[in-house]
Amino acid sequence: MSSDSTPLRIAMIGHGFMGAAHSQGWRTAPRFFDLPLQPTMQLLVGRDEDAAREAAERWGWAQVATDWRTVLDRDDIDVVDIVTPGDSHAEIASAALEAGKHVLCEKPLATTVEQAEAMADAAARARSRGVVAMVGFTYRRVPAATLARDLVAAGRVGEIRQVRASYRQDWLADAESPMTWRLDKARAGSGALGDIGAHAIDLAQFISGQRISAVSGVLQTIVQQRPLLAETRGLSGTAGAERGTVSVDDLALFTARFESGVLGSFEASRFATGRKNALRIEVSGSAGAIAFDLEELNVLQFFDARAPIAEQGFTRILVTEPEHPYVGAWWPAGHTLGYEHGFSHQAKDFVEAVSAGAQPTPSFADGLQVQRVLDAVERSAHAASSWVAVADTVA
Ligand code: SOE
Repeated sequence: MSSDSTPLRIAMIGHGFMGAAHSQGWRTAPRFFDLPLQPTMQLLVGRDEDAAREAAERWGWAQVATDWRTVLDRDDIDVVDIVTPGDSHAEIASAALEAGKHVLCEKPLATTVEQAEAMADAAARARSRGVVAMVGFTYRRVPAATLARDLVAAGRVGEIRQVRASYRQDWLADAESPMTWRLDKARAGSGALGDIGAHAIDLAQFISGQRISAVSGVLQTIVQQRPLLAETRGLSGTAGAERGTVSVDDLALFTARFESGVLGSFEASRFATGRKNALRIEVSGSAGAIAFDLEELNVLQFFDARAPIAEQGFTRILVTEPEHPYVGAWWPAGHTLGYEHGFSHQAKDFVEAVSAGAQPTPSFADGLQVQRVLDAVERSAHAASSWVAVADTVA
């Protein structure tokens, strides 16, 4: 397939792990999907010029800059893609929207509800000028997760009775694994809760089609002190001699009440020994159930309670057919996709929305709502796990 040759020129701010994933998405989407605009990897911004140049060469960005503010006045940039730690999202996104740039911002939207509110306001103002903003909850665009949403929306599980969501990893299970920005409340906002619990919240709400209205939670920091980081490698890195204090949660557990009254349970941990990237959602309904596990991302489990009892059981749907969401653009039927494809699908949907002048989803308002859930869990945990209404969070 080919894309229209009218360029959509992107500046990506940051170049860590998510920078690599977004680069892959921008580069691949126009090669597999027939897009109305041609995403063009114009500029990579990073504070260290040598590191930025190396990343730009590796991933295919045309130019580099060291100050994101220089992007605001450039008329050869249409989109600002933010892949920096959470504490800089609000300032960059609001300034970029104000300058008339479309914005794609990594999750969670911000580190506080106040920041997220300012960002949602900036996005609403920009929208009236034809400028759009989207938050990168990428897992919505894993084909099996999109199919789960489609089946639930089509009534195939009937009335939802229970939601179960967990996101468990183990990359912090080693107590000597060093401090990174993800363990610093000032930079990340929260720990497992905001880093991966935010994905579980977004995906559970997306698949169920329902929003969380109240939560009761508990948080725990399992390892309080860690070596400071000497050199970053992937999510972690090598440990230095000095030690620092972890200021975020390692484990977040909470119960949620959805607006419909349905109850759900949520878990987020980076200490779940043996679980590598286990984002699991199960929705149980009156007529069936669906179960998704990111560690088996080409599969959706579907239980049809309307089938004859003697034939009932979870069906393992291999989500690799052209009839499945996004899949037809890739390989011949039956061939699997991976983690990186979600970023291509995100890029595709974003470009299409920009071209159509439509609001891409999840919007900054959606990102704000997730931020309110995160904040409510923290407030509940500090109030001895009492129930906290999500809507009560900051006027
Ligand atoms: C680390 O826990 C992490 O990289 C998250 O920050 C991402 O959002 C998630 O997609 C994978 O795990």
